[in-house]
Amino acid sequence: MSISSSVAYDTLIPNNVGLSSDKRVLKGLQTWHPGYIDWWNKLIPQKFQQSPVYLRTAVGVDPKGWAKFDYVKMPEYRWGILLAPQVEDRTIPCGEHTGDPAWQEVPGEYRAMLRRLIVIQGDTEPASIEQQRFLGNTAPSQYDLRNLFQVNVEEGRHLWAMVYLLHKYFGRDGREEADGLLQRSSGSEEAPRMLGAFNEETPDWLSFFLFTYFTDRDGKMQLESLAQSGFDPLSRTCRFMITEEAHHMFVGETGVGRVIQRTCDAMNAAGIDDPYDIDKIRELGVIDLPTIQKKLALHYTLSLDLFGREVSTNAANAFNAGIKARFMEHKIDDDHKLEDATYPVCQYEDGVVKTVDAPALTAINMRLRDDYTKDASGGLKRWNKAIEKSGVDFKFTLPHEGFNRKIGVFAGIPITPTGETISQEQWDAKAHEWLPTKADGDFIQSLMVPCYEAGEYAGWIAPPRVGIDNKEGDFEYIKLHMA
Ligand code: BYC
Ligand code: FE
Ligand code: FE
Repeated sequence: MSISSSVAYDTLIPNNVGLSSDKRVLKGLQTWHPGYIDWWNKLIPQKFQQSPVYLRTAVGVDPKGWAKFDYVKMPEYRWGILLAPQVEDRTIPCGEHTGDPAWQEVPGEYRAMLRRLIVIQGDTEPASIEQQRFLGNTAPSQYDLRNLFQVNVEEGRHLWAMVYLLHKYFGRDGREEADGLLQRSSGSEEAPRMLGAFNEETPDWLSFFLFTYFTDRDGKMQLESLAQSGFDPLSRTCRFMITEEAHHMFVGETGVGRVIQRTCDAMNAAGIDDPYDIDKIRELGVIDLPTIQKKLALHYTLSLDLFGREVSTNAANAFNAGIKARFMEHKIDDDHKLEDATYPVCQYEDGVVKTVDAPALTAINMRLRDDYTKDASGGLKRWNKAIEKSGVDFKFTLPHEGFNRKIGVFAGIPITPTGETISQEQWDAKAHEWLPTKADGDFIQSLMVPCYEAGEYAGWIAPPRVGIDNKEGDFEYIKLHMA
């Protein structure tokens, strides 16, 4: 049995890292804990904090039985520190140290790089909770409310996971960075979150579903590359985080799917064939498909920005150091050093988009982004199938990689969703057809009225096919405390 498979509950912080015999780190985390609870309590509306929610809690790292479902009040959720079991004789998977034993301590020469990546990862987790903090007030059902809170508590745990690494492996500056994770805040003028997409608003539930579909999927891809890290504690932490991530993307994919289903059903019932007959469709109290396409394009492009620049020396250095690898590095059949390899990247020159071969080492971000796009297209195929089955003539598409970008070669360049370069004037005249407008947002907002009765659903979204933990349709997912 590996040392890490059992979880200890004898400390304030459940863990499988032997915290009770690691006094220095335990003390550090106990010092950090009140600030976290304070942040959490100020963030989420009180009526929800006092309501028992049917949540899963990670209680182990065995793939077959790692979670337990029960009613928990969110501030009492056991945010644990859980590392996937150590793989014996694990080696560094890529870069100049390929094949050497994985590091169990921070390699001095890569300390700054490693800390930066851990801090960026850690920064996104609380940011997402901040972005989603108002959604409970307008939940379309208890089922959805419970899923929101499940995602929130797990992103909270992911923050803990990074804070543990900072406290355990980085001494005083690590503790300072851990404090900083609670000081920055999403959308703040003075101290915003580090990455662009995490300072955007998540104003409505369709945004929430698209965020968990597209942006949590960036999380998955980044965690997959960090799970391949030669720094073993980071690898083990991320491996376990990925386990939880699947549910977040499930909430996104099924959430968007249920909105689409409801729209198609309502159109059919009213005898509306034309998906662009927007006023009539909105009168039915559902979200028209073209507006969903606009929101989809927005969330997809915001998420593409999270992969950084197409050609990046940061990414090359991290790969070469063996700190951050490619998606599925262990399954790729090459030298894992990329000494002479090339990779196609897009470039923009004199008004033309073209593809050129760049050194693969510098194109690590681009490659991960390509893997992401492949991964993200699966849900669109399934949504489009459901639309076709409903007999509605409409298809969702992912826009061109140059559309609406703020990072990388296409940043700020006016490019259409199909990839043509246009003038800024043309862009300004057309943008409202491609991205959600204030009026679109206001309409969606008008539908966001809470539906808190067990088993009932707001009119703009279909019920789920199956309950969480196989619960029946009218199961009470949250015992609402209405003060
Ligand atoms: N916004 O050389 P580049 C998740 C900066 S999501 C603002 O391309 P690099 C989650 C960049 O920092 C996963 N700034 O950078 C999801 C750099 O600045 P400096 C989060 C940006 O390092 C949902 C400069 O531009 N985890 O877990 O190759 C809910 C040059 O860029 C942005 C990670 O991201 C941006 N979008 O790539 C909850 C993993 N993009 O240093 C949670 C860790 C770039 O020159 N992070 N910049 O001042 C990384 O691996 C890398 O930092 C990035 C950027 C891939 C993000
Ligand atoms: Fe996360
Ligand atoms: Fe997530």
